[in-house]
Amino acid sequence: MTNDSNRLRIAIQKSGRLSRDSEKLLSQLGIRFVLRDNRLIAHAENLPIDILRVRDDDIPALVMDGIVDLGIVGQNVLEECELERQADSLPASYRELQALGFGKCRLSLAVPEDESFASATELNGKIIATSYPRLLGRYLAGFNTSFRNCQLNGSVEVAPRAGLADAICDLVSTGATLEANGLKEVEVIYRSQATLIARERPFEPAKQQLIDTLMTRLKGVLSARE
Ligand code: PRT
Ligand code: ZN
Repeated sequence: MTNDSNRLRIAIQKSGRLSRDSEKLLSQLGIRFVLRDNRLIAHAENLPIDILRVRDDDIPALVMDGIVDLGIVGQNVLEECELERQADSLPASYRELQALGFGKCRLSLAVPEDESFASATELNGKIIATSYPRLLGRYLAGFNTSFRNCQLNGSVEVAPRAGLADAICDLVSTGATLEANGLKEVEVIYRSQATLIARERPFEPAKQQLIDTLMTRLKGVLSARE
């Protein structure tokens, strides 16, 4: 099903690290809305805009399938999804309109503290726990290195101690989680922040005009922050 609604649909994370900043940004763009806890959709009061609140992992596909018009999501989730959909021959295109400067983190390789580590090639054939096997695979392929995937979508940092994996590849912001689990960050493989994306298919004129207005305001909001 394609998105034929006249109202602009924007998907944001319902509850998580990007939610507050995403909601705040939409408010700063002049969109007035009230979020109710158990509601999937919030209708803006002053503009033809609907805000869809979902799991962050669902946002890239909603945009790539053209179900929603815009989405705010971490580049890490976006690119992992893109690689996965390309491998599965599913629609994987989108337009990245603007990196937003929040939700900053890095995707890093980490190994047990007491282990030596000189280069990523040492991981050849090793078991690596991660939620991002495709970003990791792309990075290691650049070193002609392959790995055995231990796919975990939570508790990645406990995998080495639990004897499930030799190393991990996980998101890091302060590094406290790695430290608490006796791991050391050895290589940053990807840097991420939240980004605003749009569906690939061109917009009808009225929607495009609304997006242009929002983008002008967004540039103002971002430059005021600097
Ligand atoms: O429920 P839903 O699926 O929507 O949310 P989620 O639990 O999958 O995602 P959420 O809310 O945790 O993260 C959303 C996005 O925030 C991520 O995809 C990143 O783009 C961004 N982000 C920024 C982070 C972090 N910083 C971060 N530190 N996402 C996760 N972490 C985790 C990391 O996985 C590790 O467990 O925080 C821990 C490390 O933090 P430090 O400070 O100890 O290094
Ligand atoms: Zn998620």
